[in-house]
Amino acid sequence: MSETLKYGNISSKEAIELEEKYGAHNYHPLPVVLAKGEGVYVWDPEGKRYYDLLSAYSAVNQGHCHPKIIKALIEQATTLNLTSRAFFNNKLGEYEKYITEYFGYDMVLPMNTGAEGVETAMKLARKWAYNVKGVEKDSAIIIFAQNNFHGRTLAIVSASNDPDGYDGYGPFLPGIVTVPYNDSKALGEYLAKHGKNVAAFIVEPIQGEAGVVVPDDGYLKACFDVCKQYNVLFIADEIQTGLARTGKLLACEYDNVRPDILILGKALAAGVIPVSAVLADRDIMLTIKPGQHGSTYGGYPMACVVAKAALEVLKEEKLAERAYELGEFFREELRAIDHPMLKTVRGRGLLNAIVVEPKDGVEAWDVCIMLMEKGVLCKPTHRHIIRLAPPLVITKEQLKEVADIIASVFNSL
Ligand code: IF1
Repeated sequence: MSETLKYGNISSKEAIELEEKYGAHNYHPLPVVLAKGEGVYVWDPEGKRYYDLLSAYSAVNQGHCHPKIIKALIEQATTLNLTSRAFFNNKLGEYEKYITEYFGYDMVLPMNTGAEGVETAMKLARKWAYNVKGVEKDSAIIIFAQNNFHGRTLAIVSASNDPDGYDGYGPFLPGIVTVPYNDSKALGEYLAKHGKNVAAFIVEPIQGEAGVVVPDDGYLKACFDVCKQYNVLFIADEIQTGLARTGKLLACEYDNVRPDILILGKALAAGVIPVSAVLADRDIMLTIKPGQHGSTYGGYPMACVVAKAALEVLKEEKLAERAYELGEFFREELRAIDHPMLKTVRGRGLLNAIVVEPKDGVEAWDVCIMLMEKGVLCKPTHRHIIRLAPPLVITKEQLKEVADIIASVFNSL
C-alpha cells in the first residue's frame, strides 16, 4: 500500500489483515475501515469520507463525537471513573432522577449493553410473576414475537427463531414461547389458554434485524390491552427504535402505549460507551432486592454523565421532530426511484429500509458495495434488505445527496 495515511498509523489493508488473523470470525463486515467520525460522516485511514447510513445500528443518533457529549465524557474521565456499586457515587442518583422523569417511570435499573437490559427485564418479569402475580415456582412463561432480535445471550437466543442466532448453542432456557409478530390475536389466544402462568410479553415496536418491519397501527395497543386483561407485563425493547430514531422519543408513542417495562440502550450513550437502562414503576422494580442482580459497570459515573448529556441533546436539538420530518422527505425521495430492483421502501422517522429484488446474481450486499464506493455506508440484512439509518443530525440537503447517490447506484444496475 503506497497511499499516504491521513488518520491513524495503519492502512485499511493492514487493519483488515490484523482482524482476520487475530480476531474471532463472528462478523462479516463490509470491506471498509473507519478511522474517524464527526456528525454524519466517517473517514477511512486514507482519508476517504463516507456518509454513515447505519449509525452503529442506531447507537449514534446524536452523530459521531457530539461535542457536548464528548465534553461530559472527558470531564468525568479526568475526575472519577469506576467505583462499583459497593459504594454510592455522586453522579448516579442525579442521572436516575433525570432519566426517570424524562420517561415518566418511578425507577431505573442501569446496565451496560442492550442484551443485559433485556436479561434484566426478563429477570424482573419472572420476579414479579412469582412475588406479585403469584405464578407457581419455576413455571413463569415469557412470550416473544417471532423473528425477534433482542441480543446474543443464551437466555435471549432461546427466544430466537433465526438459526444463525441459536443453532449449536443449546440447551436453551425453558419458559419461553413465541407468537407471530403483528398478530395480537395470536397473543390473545395464547393468553386465553396459558395467561395464568405468563409473566410478560416482550416486543420490538419495529423489528430492526428482521428488516425494519413496521407493524400495523394499533398492534402494540392491542397487545398491551390483552396483556392487561391477563395481568401480564408489556415490555418494549426500544433499544433500537427508541430515543428519537423513529420520529418520536419512543416508537410506542405511535400507538399511545406506555410499556410496563421499557428497555433502552444504544443511543442512550450516543455510541460513546455501552449504556443500557430498564425503567419500571416501584411495584415491579422493587421485586429485585439488594444482591439479586447487578453489574460492575452498571451505573458508573461515566455512564451517568454521558447518558444524561445524550438525553439532553435529543431534546435540545429536537431530534425526534427532525427524524419525523426528514423521514417523510427521505422515503418520498427513495420512492421516486423507479427501478425494478427497488421493490419497497418502508420505515418510520429515520429508521428505514429498501427491499431489493435480486437480479442476475446482484443482491443487497452488492448494492451496499456500490454505495460504499460512492461514499455511502449501509449494511444489508437478510440478503434482500438494506437498512438506512443516518445519524439524526443529518440535514435535508445531506439526505437529498444520499438519496441521489442511492438513485444513481440503482440506475447503474
Ligand atoms: C450485533 C442486529 C440490529 C437490538 C434490539 C437488543 C439488542 C439489539 C432491538 C442487543 C442489538 C444490534 C446488535 C449488533 C447488530 C444489531 C442489530 F442486526 F443484529 F439485529 F441493530 F438490528 N434489542 N442490535 O437491535 O443490544 O447487546 O448488542 O447492545 O452486532 O450483534 P447489544
